[in-house]
Amino acid sequence: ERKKEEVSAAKARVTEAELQQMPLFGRHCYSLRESVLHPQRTGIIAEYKRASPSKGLINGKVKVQEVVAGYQAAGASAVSVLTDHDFFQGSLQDLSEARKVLEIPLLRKEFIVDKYQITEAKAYGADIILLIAACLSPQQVQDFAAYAKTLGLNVLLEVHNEQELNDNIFPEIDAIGVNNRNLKDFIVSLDHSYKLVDRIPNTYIKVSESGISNPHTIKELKDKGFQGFLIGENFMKTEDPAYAIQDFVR
Ligand code: IGP
Repeated sequence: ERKKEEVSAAKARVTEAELQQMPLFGRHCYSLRESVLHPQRTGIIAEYKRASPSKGLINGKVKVQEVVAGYQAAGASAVSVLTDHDFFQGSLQDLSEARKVLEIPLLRKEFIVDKYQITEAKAYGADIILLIAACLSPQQVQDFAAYAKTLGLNVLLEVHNEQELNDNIFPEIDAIGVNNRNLKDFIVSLDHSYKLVDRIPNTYIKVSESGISNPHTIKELKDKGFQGFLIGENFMKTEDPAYAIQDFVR
């Protein structure tokens, strides 16, 4: 509901037609699939996250461009940037700043509840949008994914249980992420990933999201069939996130 009000306010400031005139709107997106499967990259989708509802402030010091450039240099397959302000202290400006220094896919990490936010994602330089099954009806997931495809964006669907997975299998989706964190109580368990991985059709890139805090976990997730690993806090809680990621790539 808060998000819907925020989107109405944004729409009043900038029309969709104006977003479509912005310089980044017409760019060609990098492929998430290609970058995740790229032999010289790690499958890690490294996140820039200043704060979160569960942890409060994580890191208020490090600058977005320095962090994401370091993630890229370390072999990240993609970068995720939070654009939600109230819960995560992110912004669309962070997203476009990140774009300037990246040649790998960039995810707009946001609670998408309106098509307008997808147009915005493209206009500010994203290659990937996130659709969270817990926040949307299957019809919305399909409509939003189809619209994203018309803009050339990659679509990452986020699920937390088998029901959400079964209800939202659409051909417009590129990747399916299992969130190990329950968005209601913030409890993290990798069991969610292990339980769901074999239920995800092999036509989708499989991503495990949240609570990954050591390199050994990545190896285990890989053995079980995951190709992508979304990691934020574990890097961001350090003084130098771009240095912290290096432990995960060796
Ligand atoms: C990263 P972590 O535990 O490594 O910081 O998690 C990412 O998975 C998490 O930020 C996330 C998220 C979300 C945030 C996953 N899905 C949806 C906001 C909205």
